[in-house]
Amino acid sequence: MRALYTFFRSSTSYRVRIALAVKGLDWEPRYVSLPKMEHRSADYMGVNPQGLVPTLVDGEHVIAQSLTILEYLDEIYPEPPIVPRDPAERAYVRRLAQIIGCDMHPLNNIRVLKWLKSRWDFSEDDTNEWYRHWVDEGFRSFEATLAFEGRHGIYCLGDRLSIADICLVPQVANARRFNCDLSAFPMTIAIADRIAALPAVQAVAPQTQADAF
Ligand SMILES: N[C@@H](CCC(=O)N[C@@H](CS)C(=O)NCC(=O)O)C(=O)O
Repeated sequence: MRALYTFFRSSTSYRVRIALAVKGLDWEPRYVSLPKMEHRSADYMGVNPQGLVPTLVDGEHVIAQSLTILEYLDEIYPEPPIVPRDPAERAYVRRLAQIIGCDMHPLNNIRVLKWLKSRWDFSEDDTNEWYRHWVDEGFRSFEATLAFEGRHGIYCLGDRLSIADICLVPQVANARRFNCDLSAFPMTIAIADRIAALPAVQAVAPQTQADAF
């Protein structure tokens, strides 16, 4: 049995849904509503004591942290690979994935935005400005790294889909939801749009999920 605790608009859940789709793995959805705070319910905290989505259940294994889940899936289900076997290529795609996973996403997570509003009296406009600032900063780094390394092709690493691409698509989707100006990142956005158009990726996009509203 394979199940994913997921929320349709959660970009980290979307990363895992893409990896499962690309690898052709079936899974059962376990919907966790973030607006309803179900991620902090006793039931869900019993599955993942950090109280964040996603969590993957793969047989007897319960795994959290999306980047860890992506690597786990690649180790257990190696085809098609999403983590290159070559150490330098692996370092490159991890580097890009971590720009998103470590340097962008945590700053704009729901609980951070809520804290800015409740503790620091951020208005809606302040919060949007904060969000857009960190998207801009992050995608500037992403775009510059693509250019600096010169390893990209149709995807971040030539024509091989990797964890870098898998992290990129949901982050771009979220940035668009917040009306961020992405015009300064043409390579990054072209890659993201190419991946988002893949049928396997479209099949797990937020709006296709049964918990979407
Ligand atoms: N580093 C974690 C982050 C997980 C995470 O923050 N998930 C978000 C949804 S994208 C969440 O559960 N947010 C709930 C909250 O902020 O209260 C991962 O990559 O899995």
